[in-house]
Amino acid sequence: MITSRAHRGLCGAAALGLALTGCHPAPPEPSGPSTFPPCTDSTGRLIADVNNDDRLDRVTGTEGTGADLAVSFGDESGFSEPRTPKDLLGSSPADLLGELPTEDEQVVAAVADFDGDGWLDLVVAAATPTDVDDAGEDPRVGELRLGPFSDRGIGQRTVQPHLGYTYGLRVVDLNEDEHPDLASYYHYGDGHDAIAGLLGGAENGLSGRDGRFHEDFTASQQREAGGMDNLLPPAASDRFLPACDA
Ligand SMILES: [Ca+2]
Ligand SMILES: [Ca+2]
Repeated sequence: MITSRAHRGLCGAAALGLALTGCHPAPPEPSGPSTFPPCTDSTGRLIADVNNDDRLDRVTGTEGTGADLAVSFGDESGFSEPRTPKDLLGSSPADLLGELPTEDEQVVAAVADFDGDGWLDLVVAAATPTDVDDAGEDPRVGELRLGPFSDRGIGQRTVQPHLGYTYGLRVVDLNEDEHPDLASYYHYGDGHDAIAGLLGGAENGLSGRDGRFHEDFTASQQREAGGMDNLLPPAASDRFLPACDA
């Protein structure tokens, strides 16, 4: 497992003149909760300072399966161009170790304050679609980057939750407590896909897969349902944040 410390070490090597690309700093470490606590506006966007620069940012596309998520960072002229999951994937430690993306790799992301420190966190996963029965347990990248995080998706600390070989991520409410939870739609093998449920509020932000929320689907069940969009539990980002105009 590559920790954020290892990542910083590689970036430190780059700073010493070694030819490594893709090293970007994390936002400044906060001394407490954000002065702009996250909220949801009337159109369902998340409004928060996600990168700790004292400017409000906005997160859209939280209702889908993670492919349409976008973060617009506040700047002098208003908001920057929305950053996509691929932008937020940035350069992962996996890249630095030579595990490069394929052309048809899919990148998905989800944003919520999973560890409850008042800063939004980023989950990002990158996997190449496969029909192989035994695709392996993990996608090329499957990381929780604890906020505040930068426009390259660099967080304060990176942990590797057990997402499975995932193609879809959604913030959901699995156990009706105050913490947002995560559903990962992943390739299970043998013609099946499955949903893993991970609970927010755990020591590292997200729990391991919780067997109570595991479901798997045959190919025909997936077709009948019309795909993962309809099989994932309903999106619940707004359930964990106050309304911005309240
Ligand atoms: Ca900001
Ligand atoms: Ca957080």
